Amino acid sequence: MAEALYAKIQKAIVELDKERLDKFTEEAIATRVDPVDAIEKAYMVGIQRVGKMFEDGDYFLPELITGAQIVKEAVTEIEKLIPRDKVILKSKMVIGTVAGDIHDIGKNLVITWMSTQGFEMVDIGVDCPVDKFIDRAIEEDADIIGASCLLTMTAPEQMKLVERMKERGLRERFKVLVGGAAINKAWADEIGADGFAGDMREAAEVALSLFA
Ligand code: B1M
Repeated sequence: MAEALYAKIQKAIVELDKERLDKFTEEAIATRVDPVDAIEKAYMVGIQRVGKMFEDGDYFLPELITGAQIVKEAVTEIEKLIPRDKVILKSKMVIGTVAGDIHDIGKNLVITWMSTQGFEMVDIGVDCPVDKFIDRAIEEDADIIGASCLLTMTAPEQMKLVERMKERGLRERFKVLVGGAAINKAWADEIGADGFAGDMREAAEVALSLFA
């Protein structure tokens, strides 16, 4: 049954139909779908299709913006269904999207999911220069710095982050977790990050493993 609803949600997103999307989101909440399953199989698939249409020239920037907006609002509602783990704080992460990049839907999901898994999350927003990550991590006495990146063009910012930490003599003080659709594990290894995560669940797992 959930699959049929997911298909309707995907279609409403692709057609940028907020009214129908809101109706289906309400239905998803009322039927108490598995929130993470719904986010991954309905909302993420829908917005990725909008991205593909943008890439293919069928949609333009205004459509991409509308798609992002309606998905962001819907996901904010669905996220409320995610149960909170009873485990007490595991560690503290300062997380942001790298400089030049304003994508934040994925980063926000990572924050929500990791918070439910017992991590203390400090969100520094989007378009963050490397020193902002580092300064805030010092201020917060964090354990991990998380850098999200959705654009190929801005991936070098993650490398800059690791380099800057070395320059400031702080590389050993914080673990570095990188993620986002523009990068992969090979890139994380190449730049000397401590971990890479492809999705929100993996982010929590990898973060935990860094201290095992
Ligand atoms: Co943009 N965009 N966008 N966009 N956008 C992409 C990324 C793109 C792939 C679309 C495409 O062409 N197919 C393409 C990048 C191409 C590339 O570089 N490889 C692109 C482009 C080109 C652009 C602009 C340059 C377009 C323009 O202006 N001409 C522009 C850049 C603006 C900027 O940042 N400077 C732009 C703008 C935008 C909007 C503002 C309209 C909007 C973002 C709104 C917002 O975030 N508030 C937008 C959107 C929505 C997308 C797509 C369609 C969807 C991204 C998304 O939210 N996905 C995207 C296409 C795609 O990704 N296939 C695209 C859903 C989200 C839940 O997934 O973010 O991958 P994701 O997060 C996942 C994982 O990646 C991971 O966990 C998350 C949850 O499971 N994860 C982490 C993420 N961060 C992590 C951090 C971690 C660990 C895991 O640890 C720290």
